[in-house]
Amino acid sequence: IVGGEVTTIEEFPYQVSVQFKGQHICGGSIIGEHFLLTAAHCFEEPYSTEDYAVRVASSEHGSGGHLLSLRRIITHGGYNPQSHDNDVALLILHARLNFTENLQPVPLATDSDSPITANTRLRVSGWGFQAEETADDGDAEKVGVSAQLRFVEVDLVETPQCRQAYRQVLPITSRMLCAARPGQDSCQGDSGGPLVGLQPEGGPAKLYGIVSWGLGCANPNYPGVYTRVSAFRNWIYAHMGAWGWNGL
Ligand code: 4AZ
Repeated sequence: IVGGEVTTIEEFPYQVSVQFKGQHICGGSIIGEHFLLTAAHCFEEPYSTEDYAVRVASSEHGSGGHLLSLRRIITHGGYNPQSHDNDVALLILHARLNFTENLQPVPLATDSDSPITANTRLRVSGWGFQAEETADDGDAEKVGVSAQLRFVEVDLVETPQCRQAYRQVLPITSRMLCAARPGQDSCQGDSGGPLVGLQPEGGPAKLYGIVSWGLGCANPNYPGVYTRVSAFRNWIYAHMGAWGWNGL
């Protein structure tokens, strides 16, 4: 998270750290008692599920809360590592989560009943880099993952504008959404983590995006790109249903 501030898990109780062989590699979101949502690009094939774990209910990725093993990793069949299209994965836990003040699911956003408007406050959180890594002129303090959870607020960038920004780089598909604010962005290590929206009328935070990709971090020419969660509701619910989940 670039240009943000330290926060606590109580403020983002659905945030998890996805770990590979004991190291934080990605963020993720709790969406049900056995289910987490993250990015497909966090899993490079071939991989073995036993090498992954998730830390829940902790403001630090390195300690506290609970470190839980995975029963299954389901990456989207249409995930394309070159184009970043369909960058979504569902994680099935062995254990059933006990929801507490520090551990809560986040509801998925729909496009119909909760569209993003100019008044939606979008927040992205994670333990990722606080600056884009550079050869050696980078601020050493800011390179590497953050011990403490951080967050920033960003603003929706409309798809035509985002397509224009990335026109010489990659297509922005209807399954992506873009968000930016000067000096504020998600970055390496935030991938897979939540982009949530708060409606001005109040109500719970909803999951709109999954940190996916971008050219650099907080580059004024290139917004952060997120997997558009509303485009994957059917895919998510179908796989949750296959694992015994029987509705909201
Ligand atoms: C990354 O490398 C990454 N600014 C994640 C998010 C963004 C850029 C890069 C968005 O995982």
